[in-house]
Amino acid sequence: MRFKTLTEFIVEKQGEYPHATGGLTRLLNDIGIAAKFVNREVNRAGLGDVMGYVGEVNVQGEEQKKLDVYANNQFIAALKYGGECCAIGSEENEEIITFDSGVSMHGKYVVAMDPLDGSSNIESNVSIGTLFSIYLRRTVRGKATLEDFLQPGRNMVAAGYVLYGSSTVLVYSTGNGVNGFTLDPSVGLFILSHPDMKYPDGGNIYSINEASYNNFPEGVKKYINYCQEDDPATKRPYSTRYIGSMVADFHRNLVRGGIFMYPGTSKSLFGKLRLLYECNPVAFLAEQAGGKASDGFSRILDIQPTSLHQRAPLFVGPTSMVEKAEEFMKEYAPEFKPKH
Ligand code: AMP
Ligand code: P6P
Repeated sequence: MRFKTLTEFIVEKQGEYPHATGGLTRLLNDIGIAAKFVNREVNRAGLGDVMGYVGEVNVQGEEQKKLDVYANNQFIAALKYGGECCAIGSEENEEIITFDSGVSMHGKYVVAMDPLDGSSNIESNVSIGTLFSIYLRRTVRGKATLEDFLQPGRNMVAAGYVLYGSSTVLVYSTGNGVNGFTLDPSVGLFILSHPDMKYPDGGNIYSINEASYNNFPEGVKKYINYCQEDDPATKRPYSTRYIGSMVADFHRNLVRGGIFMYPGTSKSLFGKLRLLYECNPVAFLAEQAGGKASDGFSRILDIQPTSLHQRAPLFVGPTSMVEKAEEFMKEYAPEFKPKH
């Protein structure tokens, strides 16, 4: 059977929207093109001068590695010249990036993204990823504003990630299921490899950085203990898997069935992950794959953002696993219910 490319798939889906102008199609393809350029540099990361630090720090106060900066620039350029996106909110930039001239200024979409998440793993050759979420702008025309980004995740038009791993996979959803495409580097095409991705029923993997155990809410401690109990009827004890690169952890758990948690702690009530371009995209995909994503108490996609880089606790995975974790949070750690 002949394969289906990402471009063919995107165009085919546009056909389901008679009034579509082709804007989202072009935007999604622009992201796919930028991903190929980033993939090329990620795969050379051990060579040439892309290793090491660019000598600056990003808005998170993290050392900016050359690949972070390169990836950010690639996606900005692709979206700026693509004409469909009028502004970007990036993990690498404190303020939104607005396109103040040309056709992009009036693009009807905005994109929130983490151009290279997990980049602290570059030196150890661990998989890293790009995360993106696409919204219709709220302002009508002209220069975009922060208001265009401060939308609850449920407004998302599309979300996805690129995982630069043993192979490079682009996974995305526009609200009608999740599909994954693997890059064939010999021809430079993303090929449909994971059609209609769904969480397996239940799951037996839990992912969390247990080094923070002593600072976890009591509800998280109870849930971890639950995962470790011996009960073959519910596939426990589960396996623990944690890479420390969210896109890699999330993708593995989506394929094999598992929960990923980055909860708030006594030291950081809202945890570490950023709502707009880390929690929201994976929450959108998880729900589209039949799963659930919450802050331990409420749906991630219902959180009304108040700032571009705000954090949120994240529990994401098969519905049954997330709801079990929520049970423990509500019973043993109600004081951790975030006030977003
Ligand atoms: P457009 O005018 O082409 O930007 O599309 C208008 C709306 O139609 C988008 O915001 C989507 O909700 C839907 N749509 C258009 N093209 C696609 C596509 N290729 N895949 C999925 N949804 C699409
Ligand atoms: P920790 C990478 O820096 C990241 O933002 C996510 O990709 C990852 O899940 C998390 O941080 C890892 O954080 O505190 O466990 O090292």
